[in-house]
Amino acid sequence: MTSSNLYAALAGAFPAALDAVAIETADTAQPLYYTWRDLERGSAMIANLIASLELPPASRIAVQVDKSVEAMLLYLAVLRAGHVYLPLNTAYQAAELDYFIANAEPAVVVCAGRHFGWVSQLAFQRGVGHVYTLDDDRSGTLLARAAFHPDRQEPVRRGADDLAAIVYTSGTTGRSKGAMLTHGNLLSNARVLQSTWCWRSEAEGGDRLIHALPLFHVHGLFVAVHGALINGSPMIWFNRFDARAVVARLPEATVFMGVPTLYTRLLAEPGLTRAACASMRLFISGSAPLLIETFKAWQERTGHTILERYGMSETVMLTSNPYRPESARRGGTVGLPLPGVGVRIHDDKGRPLHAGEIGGIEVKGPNVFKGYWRMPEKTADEFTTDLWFKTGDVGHIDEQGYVTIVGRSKDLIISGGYNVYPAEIEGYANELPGVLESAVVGVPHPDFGEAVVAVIVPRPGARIDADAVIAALKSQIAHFKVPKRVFVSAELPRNAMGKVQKNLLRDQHRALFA
Ligand code: MLC
Ligand code: AMP
Repeated sequence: MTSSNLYAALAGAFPAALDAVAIETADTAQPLYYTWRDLERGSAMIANLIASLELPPASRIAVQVDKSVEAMLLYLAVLRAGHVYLPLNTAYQAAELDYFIANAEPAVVVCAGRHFGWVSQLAFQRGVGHVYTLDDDRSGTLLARAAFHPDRQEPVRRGADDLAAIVYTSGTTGRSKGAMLTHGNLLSNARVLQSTWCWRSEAEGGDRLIHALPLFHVHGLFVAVHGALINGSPMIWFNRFDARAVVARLPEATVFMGVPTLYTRLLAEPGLTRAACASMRLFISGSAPLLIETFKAWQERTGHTILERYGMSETVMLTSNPYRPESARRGGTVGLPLPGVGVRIHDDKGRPLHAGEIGGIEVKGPNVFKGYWRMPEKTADEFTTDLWFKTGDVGHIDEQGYVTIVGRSKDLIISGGYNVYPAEIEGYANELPGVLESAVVGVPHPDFGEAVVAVIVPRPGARIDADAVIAALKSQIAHFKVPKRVFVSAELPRNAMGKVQKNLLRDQHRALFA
């Protein structure tokens, strides 16, 4: 078949022995074993259920469910059926979900059973035709309905340029933007990573991935799932990250992927030893800066050098430290551009900079997204006239081609691998009774890398209680976005132009969690 359907390419790599175990769950009540045939048939049944709805091509299927192997099958089913997968963080609450549903206009929403009441109400009000439930114990209406459908399905023919997924990333100002990723974007990246990270064939002893990241972001969904599937490699599957439990399974694995918080939590486990890592081939970190202390501590404790790579929702993976030799992996850098990916540094006037000079990181390649869903102006703003994507990250490239990220021009906080945009949190805080204005900044945090902190200025005569602000925000937005600390202040520091000097606030609170 000449179809560019990403699913067909992934399934084409499944081993010939379809009855071999593809996924073993590590933290379900009983271990569950899924064979390659189970993945094939389970995703076919869900794909046939979706097909029976007779949706227009490229309908969006929005999914906000707890992690489970069935949630991954749902993703594969959406690819097979030729529709567009829209993953949503389980922490999002009604106001956040309402925005995504209004903006993406999904034809189907799948949610956790415990959220069906409010999610279905919101979805039906927005004209969504179908709402199913899916829980992490293999229950819910999605699987109950899919059980009536055949377990054979021919993946719908898709071109490389057809949409496979929309991943929402928060906006610097205003609301989130949906990054449109195509079958071609995802497949080209999966193939490049397979060869760059030297995934081993069965003949070379094979690989086994510990999958312990959430399924609703690029790292867990695309880099990790595609990585294992396109190599026909089995996974040890965690629905939730638990450092001790992961350490216990390392002796059976060869590859692990994590955000830096996962590495610092693993380092806190006495069981993390060289012996525990004896079968491991590769530890990969990304989604947020890996501190050099973590990089070195990992080397000392395990004898392994973490391979750091860099990517974004809009581009999937962009750069990676070399696989070989291990000594070429440089801590504090995100490595070299992946084959086929262009990375350049320009100043704010669009002029190219020399090796070592710091400027905006711009990228180009088959992995770069198609644009923001229904936001042509925002899309145009983020590309240069010669069509390079402006990442919003600031860095430099050295003579050998290694890219180092030194900061961000976008006002973004990355907390434990989750992105938080200060403007969004300030918007909610400013709506609270008695609040005149607010400023949200990120400060160093030993567990999350950065933590969200807010400074609130009360209206004249109003009394603001910091804990009440936190409680009020927790009732409205995903808890990971809620400031870990709130300070009440008579005013915000401003420069002569009247702009809030967030750098002063960051400096003031730098040692808060030290
Ligand atoms: C959880 N909490 C967080 C948080 N995660 N707070 C700040 N930042 C975070 N990242 C809060 C919860 O809201 C809750 O607060 C409390 O901590 C306990 O919640 P939990 O669910 O029990 O937390 P835990 O399981 O410990 O989760 C921590 C974590 C998780 C590190 C395992 O955050 C995680 O899986 N992060 C990975 C994110 C990721 O995959 N990013 C990839 C993005 S893709 P309360 O108030 O309710 O008690 C990308 C592109 C690329 O960036 O390059 O890869
Ligand atoms: P997201 O929008 O969730 O895809 O987040 C993408 C952002 O995460 C990038 O623009 C970077 O700012 C950041 N990021 C990803 N990987 C790394 C890394 N290895 N080091 C530093 N920042 C990273």
